[in-house]
Order: sequence, then structure tokens, then C-alpha cells
Amino acid sequence: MTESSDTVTPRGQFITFEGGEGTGKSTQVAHLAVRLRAAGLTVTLTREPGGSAFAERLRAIILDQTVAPTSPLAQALSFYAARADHLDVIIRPALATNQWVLCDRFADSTRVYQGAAGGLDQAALGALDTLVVGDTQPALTILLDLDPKVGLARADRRRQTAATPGAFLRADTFEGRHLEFHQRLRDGFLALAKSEPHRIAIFDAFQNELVLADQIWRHVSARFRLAAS
Ligand code: Z5A
Repeated sequence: MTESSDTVTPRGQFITFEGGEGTGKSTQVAHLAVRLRAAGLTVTLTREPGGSAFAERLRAIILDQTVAPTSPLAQALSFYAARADHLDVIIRPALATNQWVLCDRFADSTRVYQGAAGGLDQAALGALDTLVVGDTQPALTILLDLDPKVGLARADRRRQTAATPGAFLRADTFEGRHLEFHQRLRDGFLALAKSEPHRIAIFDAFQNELVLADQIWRHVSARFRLAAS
């Protein structure tokens, strides 16, 4: 049976959200999922570190300041161990059944946190990425760009209103280095976007949440030829 071209369901895509702390990734992932579902598509919402049962266990360890690794190499290996399982158990099976996978952080976070800002050799990270991620690269990465002062203030406000388990990377390793480190993160993400403009789209995360959600939806629907609503 053949379908007419306007009834064909678009192939599932792998879309990641990246950016510094408090830039609104989780908020925008949720908005995009609502839009895609309203367009009749099946969506898998996931996150890193985490996503699969094993990776969520590792997340609890990685984000626990009492046991977490402190060297960028040990951190990167931990994130990639979690990622390998997440890809096997959640991401690849979802894509194989034509689902849209929206992931809150992915490998660009390792490139930037442990690489650009943490000092880990990019070639070593590239080798790990080839081994673990291989061809399952995101079709599109939404980079939410924001002054770290604003992002950190937003994240602090959210922490005051919700108990966030394990804040190791913020409270200890990262927040300790504070603004200068977060500025390096922002620069690292922007440099990455410049080097891969076909994959990474930059959005101004200072904008109103709903305005930003509209902008992202317009970009996604144009990019993947979905009927914009
Ligand atoms: N990490 C790493 O080092 N290497 C890796 O490979 C990976 C991760 C995968 C994971 O933390 C940590 O792991 C992270 C990077 C590191 N460490 N740090 N820092 P996480 O998953 O627990 O948290 P996060 O990824 O950093 O996200 P976040 O800080 O929770 O923020 P967000 O998801 O970007 O933002 P949000 O939760 O959607 O919004 C934050 C608040 O701002 C909230 O109250 C919202 O209501 C509000 N908000 C959202 N949008 C707006 C707008 N547009 N205007 C105003 N207010 C807004």
C-alpha cells in the first residue's frame, strides 16, 4: 500500500538540547514534545546523564558530590558508559521504530564540560564518541545560549523551590569555579556551534519561554518539513 505524499509520517529524528546551567533545556524539551505529539508524532523524551535504568543509576553516582569522580577523564568515561547503555536501550530502539527522540543534553555536553572547559583532549573525546555514539549522531542540536549570570540565577531560584538530587557538578566541581568556568562553557558551546552550523542551531535563551518555544518549533517544523501549527 502506498500513501500520498501529504499523509506520509515523517521519519523519526534525534534532536538534542544543549547549553549551560539554567538555560531552559528541560523546559524547551517539554514544549517541543507537546508540539510534535500534537502533530501526530510519537516522541521519546529522555535526558543525560541518564535515560536507561543503568544510566540513571550512574547519574545518581556522577551527581553525588560524596562519591563522584573529579578528574575530567574519569567524568568523561562515566558519561560515556552511561551514554553507551542509554543508546542501546532507549535511543536506538526508539529511532528504529520511527519515534522522535528528544534528549536533554548529550555528547556535546561532554565535549564542552570535560573538553573545552575541563581541559580534556578533544581527540580522546572524539575517539570515545566514535566508539560509543558512532552513526547515531543527533540530526539537530538546539543550543540555548544565555549569559551564565542569568542561567545560574535561574537555576538557583529553581533549586530553592525544588529538591534537586545530587548537585555535585554544580555545587562542587563546577560551581566552585563559578562564573569564569561557566563563561568558558558558554564559549565552548558557541565555538562548537560555529564548527558544526549544519547541525547546531543557536537560540537566544533570554527570551520569554513561550516565544522561544515558538521559535524552536518553527525551526524544527521547517527543518523536517512538518506542518507548522
Ligand atoms: N554533564 C557533563 O558534565 N557532561 C556530560 O556529558 C553531561 C552532563 C551529559 C547534569 O545536570 C550535569 O551534568 C550538568 C552538566 C553535566 N552540570 N551542571 N551544571 P542536570 O541534568 O541535573 O542539570 P542541567 O542539565 O544543568 O540543567 P538545569 O540546570 O537543570 O537547567 P535547564 O534544564 O537548562 O533549565 P530548566 O530546568 O528548564 O529551567 C531552569 C529554571 O529557569 C526553571 O525554574 C524554569 O522555570 C526557568 N526558565 C526556563 N526557561 C525560562 C525562560 N525562558 N525565562 C525565564 N525563566 C525560565
